[in-house]
Amino acid sequence: MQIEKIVMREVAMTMKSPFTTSFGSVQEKRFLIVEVYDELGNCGYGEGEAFEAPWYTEETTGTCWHVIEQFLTPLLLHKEIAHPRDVRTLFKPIRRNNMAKSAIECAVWDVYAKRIDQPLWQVLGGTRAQIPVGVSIGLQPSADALYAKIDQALAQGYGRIKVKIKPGQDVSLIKTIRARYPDVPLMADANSAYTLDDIDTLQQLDQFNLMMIEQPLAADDILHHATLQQSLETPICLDESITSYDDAVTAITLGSCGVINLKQARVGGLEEARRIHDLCVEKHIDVWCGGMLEAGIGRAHAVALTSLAGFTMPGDTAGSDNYWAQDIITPVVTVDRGYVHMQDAPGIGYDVDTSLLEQYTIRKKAF
Ligand code: OSB
Ligand code: MG
Repeated sequence: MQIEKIVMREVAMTMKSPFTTSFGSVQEKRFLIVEVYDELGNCGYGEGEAFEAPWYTEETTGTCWHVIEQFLTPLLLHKEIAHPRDVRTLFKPIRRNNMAKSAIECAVWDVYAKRIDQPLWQVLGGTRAQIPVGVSIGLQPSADALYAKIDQALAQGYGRIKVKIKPGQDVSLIKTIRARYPDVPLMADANSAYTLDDIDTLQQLDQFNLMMIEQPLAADDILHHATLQQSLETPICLDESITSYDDAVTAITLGSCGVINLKQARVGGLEEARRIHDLCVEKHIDVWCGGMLEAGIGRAHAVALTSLAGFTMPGDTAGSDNYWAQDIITPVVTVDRGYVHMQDAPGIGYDVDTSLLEQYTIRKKAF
């Protein structure tokens, strides 16, 4: 397949409500969409999933634009690509910048799948036609607001609730949620808000039968997660810490986690995600697919990835309506009794609403 043309866009979309973590809130999203065209005119889409500020990882919308424009596009444009898995190797000379790489790599998978007229999830080797999903609920201004969100998610059929915690909003918060929802599959995500000095607090969470505690310590602290895991019964799930296959090997070898939250954007694309998925299956580590508050294109890629057999636990890829009044794909991603059904159409399986995409575009460059 010949890569004929690449178009990058910066897109601005407003979420229905702000999403608040231990770092702050997001509601106005500015992110990138990449279009990759082959010599036959097929078009594949990818989403640059970094945020405007570097709170989750070091990348931002601005750094992704820069790296794609200056370094990744020249590596791909007018090249002959035998298979999308080769893009990972092609991008190897560029260090990290995983979200920039993933935006293009995902677009190459989509255009390839469209070219061979197959759904992306099948090209990736996915076997499950439906995938279980849960919701991730941000920090709320009040307990009542949080209960309202949980009630709404349960009424919509979601089978797992994830809440955010931070110092001062942890043990008592989880205690009141558990008292109100004794049997709900529940987990807590700290987004790196703690240190080993908080071990007593984190140990108190053991009494609430949480499925896991996600990323309690710093992103670059795989070692101390191993120490923490030894003193906790609840499995630790690593999110920010796992940026590559090698990170996953380190974490599994050290015993730093029992679960991995996998996101194609955080690890540099679908091929690296698939390699980590296979490693988790081999090492009997639970794995599930996380989310980045994506719009439809990134969401469609995450849904396709989750069809791989090893994603045993519900993911964070909730329905489009959990985030957006109007998503940029048709149909939108919908959840039926806690499951998203795979699409039969080629590529990501969802059509991009190109006029809406154009309307949301604030900057565009074609190569
Ligand atoms: O830590 O998993 C996270 C959202 C933005 C950045 C990081 C995270 C999250 C979420 C929500 O928890 C995931 C989603 O619903 O897309
Ligand atoms: Mg997380």
